[in-house]
Amino acid sequence: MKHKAGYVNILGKPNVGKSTLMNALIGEKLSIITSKAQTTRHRILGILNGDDFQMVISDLPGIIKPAYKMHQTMMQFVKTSLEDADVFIYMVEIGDKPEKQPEEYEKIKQLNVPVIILLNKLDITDHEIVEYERELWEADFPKAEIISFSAKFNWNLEKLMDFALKHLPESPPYFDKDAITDRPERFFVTEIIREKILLYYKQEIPYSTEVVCTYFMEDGEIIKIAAEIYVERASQKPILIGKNGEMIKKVGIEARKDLEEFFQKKIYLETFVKVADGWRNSDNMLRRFGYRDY
Ligand SMILES: Nc1nc2c(ncn2[C@@H]2O[C@H](COP(=O)(O)OP(=O)(O)OP(=O)(O)O)[C@@H](O)[C@H]2O)c(=O)[nH]1
Ligand SMILES: [Mg+2]
Repeated sequence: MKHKAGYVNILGKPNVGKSTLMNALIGEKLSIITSKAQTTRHRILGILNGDDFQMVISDLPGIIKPAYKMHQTMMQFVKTSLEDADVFIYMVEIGDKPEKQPEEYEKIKQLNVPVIILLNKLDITDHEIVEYERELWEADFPKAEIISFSAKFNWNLEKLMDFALKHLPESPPYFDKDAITDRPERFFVTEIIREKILLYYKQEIPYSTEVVCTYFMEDGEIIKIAAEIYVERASQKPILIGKNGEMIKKVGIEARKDLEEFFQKKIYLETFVKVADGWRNSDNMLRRFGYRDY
């Protein structure tokens, strides 16, 4: 039996459902999901293993015009993903239009790599609209496979898998066959805490926040975790903490529940709120927060 392996990269604008798709494909909550744009800030690999294949799926930040150095780094992850894909999944929402796509969409059209256009959120529209929009995408990108989809309900997931598998090249595996991601445990700690911050705070707070896991120690049935939560300005610190510490307590309680679910162990979590002045535009801080390794 010949072994197939390759990279399937999920690209698209923010909030179209890329992370929801990644989790559906892997069957685990690897990526955090919220209704806010720019939830995903990194390239996160999810690895799907079969006896004779390994599909390395990349969840990526949504394509945006950079306003901060942090965004430039996020778009660098997108740029790299244009170069190493064996299959592209370009995800759009029902209601979006081919002429309203970023330049990366035009680049994908020029490449000689199989592309699936995934018309997502099929569940919130009706049949005629889907058919009409499918024709628009077909006319704009005739070489692509157009699949109408719902990442929320796994509609047409098998169709997507079949297409991606068919186009994986013959290759030995890139990662251990029992790995499901390239990311260490500490990364998921920071993402789970960040998800709660995205959910519970308004306006700039979630976007100004970064989380660092400073301690992670398994101790029998318990995992002891410490995390630092950084805001960009001193004035944001009291907002994050909330009156009598209520907001940060809520973040801790809800994050702990998800961490227990994720690691299947009891979690002891401590959080510390700190300030990293203007970190989104600081090369040093971006390096420290794992956005850059140069
Ligand atoms: N109705 C519906 N909602 C969906 C579907 N897929 C994703 N969503 C919702 O769309 C929102 C964004 O989902 P994400 O998976 O975080 O989107 P993303 O493309 O990863 O977003 P960024 O990381 O910000 O670029 C969330 O509220 C999801 O629940 C779908 O098939 N149907
Ligand atoms: Mg995402």
